[in-house]
Amino acid sequence: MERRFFLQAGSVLPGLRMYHCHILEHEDQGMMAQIDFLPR
Ligand SMILES: [Cu+2]
Repeated sequence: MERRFFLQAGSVLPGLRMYHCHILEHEDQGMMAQIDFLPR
């Protein structure tokens, strides 16, 4: 599933980053994803 939203991130270089939580139950509920920071 792809979700798009606007996030103003100060000084993050463009590129693909991993988003995850170390609590395994949370990962199973969606806290494991990729975030693609696009250039301005
Ligand atoms: Cu979590």
